[in-house]
Amino acid sequence: LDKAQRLVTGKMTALHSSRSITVAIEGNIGSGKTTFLDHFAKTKGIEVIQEPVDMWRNVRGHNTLALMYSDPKRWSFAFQSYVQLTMLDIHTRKQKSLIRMMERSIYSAKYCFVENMHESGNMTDAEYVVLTEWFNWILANQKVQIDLIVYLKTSPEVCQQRIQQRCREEEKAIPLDYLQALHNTHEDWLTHKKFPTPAPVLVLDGDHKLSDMYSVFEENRHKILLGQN
Ligand code: DCP
Repeated sequence: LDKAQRLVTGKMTALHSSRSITVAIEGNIGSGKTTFLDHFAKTKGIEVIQEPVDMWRNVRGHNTLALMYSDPKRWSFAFQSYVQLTMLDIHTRKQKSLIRMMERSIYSAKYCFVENMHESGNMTDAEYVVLTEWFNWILANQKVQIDLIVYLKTSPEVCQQRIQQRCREEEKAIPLDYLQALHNTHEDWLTHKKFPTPAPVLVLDGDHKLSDMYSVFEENRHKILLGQN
């Protein structure tokens, strides 16, 4: 039996294999990515890397996430520039386990958030092309490989309820319009393929209540751990 398959069926604890895979979990703000990652983090042999929100909140004492929300026109570029760096750092870290799961990727930062900030007028053309040049250079020169994208497709209304429940200080004033715009950029990229998808996409319905989400994850465990959509 292939090592990855033994891991899926729970019969394996050793972490050495010739082929390791990276799964990126994507979806709107509040779509349930953290719940997904916390669930799979319980499986031996899966290494989970949460998104570095805490780093964005404290760049040598500066909360760039809060700055971005308080004055997007002024701070979107600085914020996304730092997001891109932290995502590159994660993508290029040495993988320690057979399966790596990461929250978001350098791709959604660019194709969903940066695109939206540019389109909505919060990022100037010059700022946008500078970030795009960096992004293109990174893709051409660094290994930012993903084997599977799990797309948690959750309606903006459900995302808004969850954001309100969790009460992250910086996100208090996020309007439904913003979640709708981000939903559209995720759809444009992952469903309509407006931009290249670096891996096959597995779409999961994220609208179920929390207790039912675990069944959705389990029903798809096999595919996810084998990196298939
Ligand atoms: N963010 C951003 N630009 C990015 C990535 C994230 O502006 N390139 C912002 C949006 C959120 C915060 O960072 O305010 C965290 O967003 P995520 O959707 O990545 O993470 P969540 O914790 O909201 O995910 P979930 O609720 O699905 O677990």
